[in-house]
Amino acid sequence: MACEYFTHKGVLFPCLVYSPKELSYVENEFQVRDDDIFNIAYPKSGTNWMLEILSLIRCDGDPGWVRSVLNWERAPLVESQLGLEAALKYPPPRLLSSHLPVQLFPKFLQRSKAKIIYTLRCPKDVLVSLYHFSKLLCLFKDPGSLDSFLEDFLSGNVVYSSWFDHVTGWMGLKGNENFFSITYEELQEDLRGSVRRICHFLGKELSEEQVATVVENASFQSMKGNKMSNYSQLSDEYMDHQNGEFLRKGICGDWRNHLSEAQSQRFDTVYRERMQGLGMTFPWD
Ligand code: PPS
Repeated sequence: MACEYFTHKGVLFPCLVYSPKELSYVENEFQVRDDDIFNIAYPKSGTNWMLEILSLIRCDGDPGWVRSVLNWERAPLVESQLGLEAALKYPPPRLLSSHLPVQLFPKFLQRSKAKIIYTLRCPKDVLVSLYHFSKLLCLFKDPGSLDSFLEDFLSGNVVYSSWFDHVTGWMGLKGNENFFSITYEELQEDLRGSVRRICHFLGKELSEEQVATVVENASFQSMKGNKMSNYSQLSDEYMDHQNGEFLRKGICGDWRNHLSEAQSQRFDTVYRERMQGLGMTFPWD
């Protein structure tokens, strides 16, 4: 059961914590509130980093909440069975996370003023991070060789399906007042400036001192040492803690240590084909 997948409207999900019933509910019936903040990203793109930043901003930089409440309770993954249960009980204003592609996202978003923060990451780094994570997370199938996983990733035969579809779908909202996108690379390059931009989008201005405590507590090292944020508390049923850590490397460009020249070129060919129509450039281009 643990490693079985199902396809819902063309998108791949693990059977263990997702079901077509909840996914349909989330898409068609989940009530979006004007004061909701959604933290959205394709898997391994910086979802939990952004979750930490948003949690800290919510508390004006005070680390009390991130040190005392598990991250998946602070911003539940709305499409998972337990995440949906938590989202429905969450007292507003809600902070919610999602990896859903835009076409499966709650329809009621369109009628609301809820804020969306979409984080993107260099897809070669996403591939490498997902490859390692697939060996840890018991919900995911063994990724096999990097060569075969590369083909699975490029064709969208991975959980949450195609990175290309996800990014092109969500970036279609760019320009909307309630949509803000940022890259993992921008967070790495200038976390302080990124936090200020996020605050501005949220309409929440923090002092320099408060921004500094957000930056300090959302660093890779702080998160790695915080058991509320490093997934060490996730049951062995879900994660093989002997095989590595969720906060693995936290750097840009790790793909260079893993992909051969041929694999990188193969990736670039598909990337060019799939991204040419988007008319946007990213830090990794
Ligand atoms: S998940 O499981 O899909 O929700 O994963 P996600 O949170 O999107 O991405 C996990 C990767 O983000 C890295 N990470 C960070 N990098 C830098 N700084 C901070 N604070 C940080 N927090 C998380 C995490 O290490 C994963 O990347 P890799 O490359 O595997 O290290």
